[in-house]
Amino acid sequence: MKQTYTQAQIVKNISGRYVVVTQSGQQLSCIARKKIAYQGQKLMVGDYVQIDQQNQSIENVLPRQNALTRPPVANIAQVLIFIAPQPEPDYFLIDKILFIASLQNITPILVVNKTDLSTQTLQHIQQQYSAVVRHIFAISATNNQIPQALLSCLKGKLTALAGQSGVGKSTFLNALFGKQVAKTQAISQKIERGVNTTRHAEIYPTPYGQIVDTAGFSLLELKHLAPNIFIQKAYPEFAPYAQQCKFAGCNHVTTSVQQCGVQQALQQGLISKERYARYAQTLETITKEWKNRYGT
Ligand SMILES: Nc1nc2c(ncn2[C@@H]2O[C@H](COP(=O)(O)OP(=O)(O)O)[C@@H](O)[C@H]2O)c(=O)[nH]1
Ligand SMILES: [Mg+2]
Ligand SMILES: [Zn+2]
Repeated sequence: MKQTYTQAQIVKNISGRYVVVTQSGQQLSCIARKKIAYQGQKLMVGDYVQIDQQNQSIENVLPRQNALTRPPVANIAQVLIFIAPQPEPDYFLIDKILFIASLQNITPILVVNKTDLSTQTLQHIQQQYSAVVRHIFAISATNNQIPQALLSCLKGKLTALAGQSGVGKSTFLNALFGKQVAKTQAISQKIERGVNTTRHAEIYPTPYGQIVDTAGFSLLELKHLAPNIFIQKAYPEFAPYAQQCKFAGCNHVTTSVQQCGVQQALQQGLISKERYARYAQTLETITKEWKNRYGT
């Protein structure tokens, strides 16, 4: 007799057992009897799988849209990048997450939290990113001030939370539930203990959509990245001006202004000075690493 399998999604992994949710919303704890891998990688939270319901076993994994590795999560549709007046924003990190998201086909949304403390961060974010990211929201998670438009963005999608420790990701998650599901921690305590409270990925079925608190998005490294990929893809708002550059391999830094459309746009105030400065600095680092490695 031919087996019929049920499709489900892995939402949690507890020491070898996988909690899955079927399309009809039923939650089951399964094991993977055989070794199942997707392109050489182990099963992850977020994976769509076929299960044998009677056996409570995972039999197959379906193709992934994308995957983040630390912590492992698959099939993320969008990422909320959290920023706050405190801790002081790490703009290199924001740029990096945006770049990784675009490489992985994940839609980025900027969320400026703790606007009850100050609105200056929101202004800085708008100045630098309104040409880069379509959605920028201001919230105050502790005061339950979360715009309806942001809540609507979450519907029917798997959304990852990313950003520095202490920006309020867990507080936001708790606010969505209206009760505490995730541990929050004052910034001073975090520094003392030097730990991140979120180590394992878990998908939370909030009333507004599925959320995974990744934290570790911030740990992703862009090691061994080819400088030309960085030049072409990391700062997408440069692209229209790069078309005006006099030669194809222009890196927009070491060329003369007369030959470079991006530097001209910078002088005319068409692109953010801060974004450009970080671009130039990161490109220098990446180029050095690439030369050390490959000698070209
Ligand atoms: N003033 C203020 N503090 C907040 C807000 N959201 C979170 N916090 C505080 O920021 C600290 C870190 O929050 P947490 O959710 O643990 O941050 P996470 O590390 O990103 O998960 C906690 O002390 C929260 O109470 C907010 O909207 N306003
Ligand atoms: Mg947290
Ligand atoms: Zn150029």
